[in-house]
Amino acid sequence: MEPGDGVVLISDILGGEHVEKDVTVRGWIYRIRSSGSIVFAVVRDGTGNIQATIKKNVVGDEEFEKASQTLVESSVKITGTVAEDERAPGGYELKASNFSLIHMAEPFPITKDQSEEFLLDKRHLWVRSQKLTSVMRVKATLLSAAREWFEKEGWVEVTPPILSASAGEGGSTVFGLKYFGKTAFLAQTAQLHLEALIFSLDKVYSLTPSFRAEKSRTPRHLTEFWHLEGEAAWVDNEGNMDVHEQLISHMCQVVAEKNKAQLRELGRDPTILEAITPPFDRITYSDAVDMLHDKGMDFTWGDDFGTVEERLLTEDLVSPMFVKNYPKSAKAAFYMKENPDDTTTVLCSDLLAPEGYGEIIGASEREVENHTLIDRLLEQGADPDNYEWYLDLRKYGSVPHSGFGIGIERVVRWICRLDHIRDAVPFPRTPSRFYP
Ligand code: NSS
Repeated sequence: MEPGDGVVLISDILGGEHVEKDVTVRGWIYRIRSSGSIVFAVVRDGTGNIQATIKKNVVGDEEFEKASQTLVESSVKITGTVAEDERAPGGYELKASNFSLIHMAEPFPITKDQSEEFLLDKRHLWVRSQKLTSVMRVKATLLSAAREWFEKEGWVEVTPPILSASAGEGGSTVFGLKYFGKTAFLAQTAQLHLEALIFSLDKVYSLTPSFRAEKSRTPRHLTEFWHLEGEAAWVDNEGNMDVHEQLISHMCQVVAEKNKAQLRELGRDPTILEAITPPFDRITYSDAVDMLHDKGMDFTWGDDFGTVEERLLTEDLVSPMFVKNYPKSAKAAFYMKENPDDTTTVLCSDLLAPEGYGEIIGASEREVENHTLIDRLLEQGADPDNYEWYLDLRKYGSVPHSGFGIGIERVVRWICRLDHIRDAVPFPRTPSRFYP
């Protein structure tokens, strides 16, 4: 389908669709230079870039004059004949018969070799860059692939609240805000509300922003991230991991199929993603500690893994790996079910992405006994009264159940091989930044 009025997509031209035809492209000037009576303009339309040659004796003096004065990021519409030309970037060129300037840009503030801070200040303009455009396309595919998988498997998408009366994950990283004379919290997770919904819908999922007041300035933490969470009745810790490996594999397959060009541009070989299929290795926390010791690391059993440990555990892997059954001391969430075979540990799993990227999913089977939940809340200094409604769920037809949270930007960072998680989101929020 063409987007109207003879306008075609640049990606279609680069795909060889319009050779020797007259077409119109519209977009923004990516690069432009003139040499005597020819202007070479590279135009970007969000699907690709193509070089247009605008010749004085073809388009006329006035149009030529305009073209030669046009600055980068001006919006334009160019009509011309598509020609194969191996000297042109992308192998095709548009020989212009008409050049129309829609809006003349002011001198664009972003030029080569600018600091990361400057680019973050100009993020509203930097989102036009090839890298961020590719990342956003990949992210969109990953999300639609996930929805497709849930839909196919009979999960129901639900819409949990973002404003909440209690912290879902732990008091230390919750953002509070004034709520008509009371304090409300921004959701760190939808989990507790999803748990309420499995009693009628069985298997539910949601995609929401989650907020964490984490001061940690690491390449994998944001204060606002997109959280894809699922919760299902009748599923135990191992069944939960079956879900994750199928879902993540499906997302990898679809993106490898649909976004080859973007992935290659980001330095990710799509065949690596095609090879990601179930099952993924499942090791226990204790196995992981042994691996760290074997690699010469000084690590105490009972501590949580951070960026460094997870990098060491996964740097040589090509597929994701589960680490399960963490000690209570490392993964303290009050809702995780105690491991009946070893009560110092809980029935949980983290999925670690390969190549050093580390945790992308946090998951567990849920505690179903109210007295245990209350003990755990008290141990952690929380007031069980604030969780009254949640505790109710274990009074009326409690069932074994499990759930998980996928940090979408963590997945994007791994798939797109990004150094920093902030490039997995168009407008990153970190401890030092919530503008633009
Ligand atoms: O804290 S988690 O490990 N688990 C939960 O929130 C559960 N309540 C989810 C659930 O079972 N429904 O967070 C889940 C994932 C984690 O593995 C990361 O991939 C991501 O959420 N996550 C983050 N991404 C980016 N930035 C930050 N700060 C962040 N925190 C967690």
